[in-house]
Amino acid sequence: MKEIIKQNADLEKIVLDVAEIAQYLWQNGWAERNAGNISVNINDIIRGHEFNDLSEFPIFQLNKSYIELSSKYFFVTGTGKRMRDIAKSPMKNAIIIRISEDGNSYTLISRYKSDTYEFRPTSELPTHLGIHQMIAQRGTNEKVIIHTHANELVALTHNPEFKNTDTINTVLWGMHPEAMVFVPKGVGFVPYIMPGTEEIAQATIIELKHHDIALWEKHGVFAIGETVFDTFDSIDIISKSAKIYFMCKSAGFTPEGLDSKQLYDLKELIKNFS
Ligand code: 2HA
Ligand code: ZN
Repeated sequence: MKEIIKQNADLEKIVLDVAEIAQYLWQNGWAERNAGNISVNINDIIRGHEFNDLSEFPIFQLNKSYIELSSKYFFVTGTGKRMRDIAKSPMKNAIIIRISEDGNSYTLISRYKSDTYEFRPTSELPTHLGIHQMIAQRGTNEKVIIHTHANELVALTHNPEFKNTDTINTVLWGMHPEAMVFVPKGVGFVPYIMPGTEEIAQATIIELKHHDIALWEKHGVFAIGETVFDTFDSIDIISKSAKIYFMCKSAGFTPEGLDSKQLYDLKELIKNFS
């Protein structure tokens, strides 16, 4: 894939951005072993001439049709791949896929055909494609999806008190002002469902229609954003809220949180900027 990337500076930048973020996920302790996955809609930056003959590359069936993603290109991390390896060698640990015209299958595109023999996209592909499809349907500009096992947010979901969207957002927005300013739609809570399934994909899509981040009970987060860095920042900011919450609890008190007037004023502030 190196040669493909060298012909397209925009694509090269996306690949390097994904590598940089993969390093942050690992450093934050959110990416044990093969935990987490990233996908980027690269359709707008693929010009077509990067790939001479797609027919040499393998095609895989999808379990359902993603018709709104017809003929679109995505850069996706691979199943079983480690974030710390993606950081070092993004081209070996992630790949380009092109959805077929009928939306029922995808072609794996890499530097050499042999690179595709062992490679499969992330086990959470149904959720990634489902979210990209939801974004295409509503016509917004999010291109990036990051799934990571953000410890502090996962820890919150072990408290039965927080197993609902309203309570969890009140706590997270209340811990510091940036949370409301930069994650204004908050997190949507997704009760535990087997990872990698169409069922969890559907539950996640429902939450991401109205929230910036879906929080999977006892597992991790799925965040969407326009750039790789914005998407990472949302998780980072909201994870800081959870950290502050636990710091206060460890110090023996329950954090007071910003009050409803303070949160209201922040909401008004954002309206003036949007
Ligand atoms: O990529 O995180 O949820 C491994 C996972 C599955
Ligand atoms: Zn996971």
